[in-house]
Amino acid sequence: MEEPLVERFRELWDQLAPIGRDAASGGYLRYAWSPAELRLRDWFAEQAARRGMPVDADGNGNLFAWWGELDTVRAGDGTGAVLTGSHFDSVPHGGAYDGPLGIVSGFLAVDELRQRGVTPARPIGVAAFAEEEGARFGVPCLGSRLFTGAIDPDRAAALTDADGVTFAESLGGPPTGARPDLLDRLGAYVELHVEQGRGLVDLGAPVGVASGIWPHGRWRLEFTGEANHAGTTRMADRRDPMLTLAFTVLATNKEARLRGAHATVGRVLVEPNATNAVPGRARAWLDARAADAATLAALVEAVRAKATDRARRDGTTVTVVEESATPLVGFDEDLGGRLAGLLDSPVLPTAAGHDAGVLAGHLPTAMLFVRNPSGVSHSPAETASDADCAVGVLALADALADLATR
Ligand code: HGY
Ligand code: MN
Ligand code: MN
Repeated sequence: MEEPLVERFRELWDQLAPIGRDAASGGYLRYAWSPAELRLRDWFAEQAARRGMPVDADGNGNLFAWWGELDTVRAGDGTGAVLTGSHFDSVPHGGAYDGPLGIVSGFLAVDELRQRGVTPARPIGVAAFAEEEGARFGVPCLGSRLFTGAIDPDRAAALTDADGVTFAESLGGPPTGARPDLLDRLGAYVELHVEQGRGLVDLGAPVGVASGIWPHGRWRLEFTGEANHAGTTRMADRRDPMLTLAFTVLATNKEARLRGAHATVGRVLVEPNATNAVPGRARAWLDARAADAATLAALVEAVRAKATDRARRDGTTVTVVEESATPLVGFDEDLGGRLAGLLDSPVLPTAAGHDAGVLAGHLPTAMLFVRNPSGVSHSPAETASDADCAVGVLALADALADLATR
């Protein structure tokens, strides 16, 4: 007698829970190719082997476990494989569910289909995409961008982490880049993800279907002034980049609010970062998102203008460099509509980026969200109930069955 799904979910979940968890914060430190993420990759291989699913690596750090032979699919002939999955990596001290829930649910959905006696007409795959958060190398969805050709592999190879280690060194060699030989054999991608907000809580629904992703991006703000002594330098003689940075952070918040957009400066590096030194340089990263591209562009321009104007007053300089950009993503309406009907689930947008947002430009793509009672994400407070996660697995199984038996 099969044990109940909620118990099988908890069993897998308990295997992952201790991996990369910081005892002090309760959050996760699962950076790409960190010891924790390597253990998660080993776990992925074990789960695939246990299910007789061979694992392909695409040369960009992404893993694909297959139920069925991908070679049986002729590229572009409409019988494409059905892929699900998500990512293992986390933001610093991130939550347990952001990413791994989609991978655990993928394997459990395969189990569910096998229990139902479903015989897929096409291969079903579970993916683990690399560096989705961009927490180590600075570009989010790096693995899926490489896989789809959305980023130049040479640029990706040269990206460095805080210790100067390049992406290529961590990968063990230069990334392959676009894999049309695999991508063209995919017929649909459905990613299950914990909701990063309160939409489903307010709707009283355990699972929802995503309509799309707000356009968003990351900009590096470089503030340069003059390093000097904190005690002997007269205030009038200072060229303090922290002043310009502080003003820019306040202006960012105001300009976002004025436009109904979202903007954050959550990461700052100050040099020399000494208590008794006026800084010479400060770098900060702007994360900006809006419901449409024009609003996003206007917001970033307003921040740039305010920062530049203030720099003039402070005797400092500022540069604003785009590091990554994701255009508005509208998920496949037919697929999304069909899944919402099949699952009797609400449809809702998100301002969170996902690998599904990258794949959506190449094949019919959908996302399923699982209710997050706290509504909080990118924080140890992120949560989901086992019961809702089990409902998510059943919903994903229904979606995969619908796609793989059509
Ligand atoms: O940043 C994001 O929107 C996603 O959680 N990586
Ligand atoms: Mn995330
Ligand atoms: Mn995520």
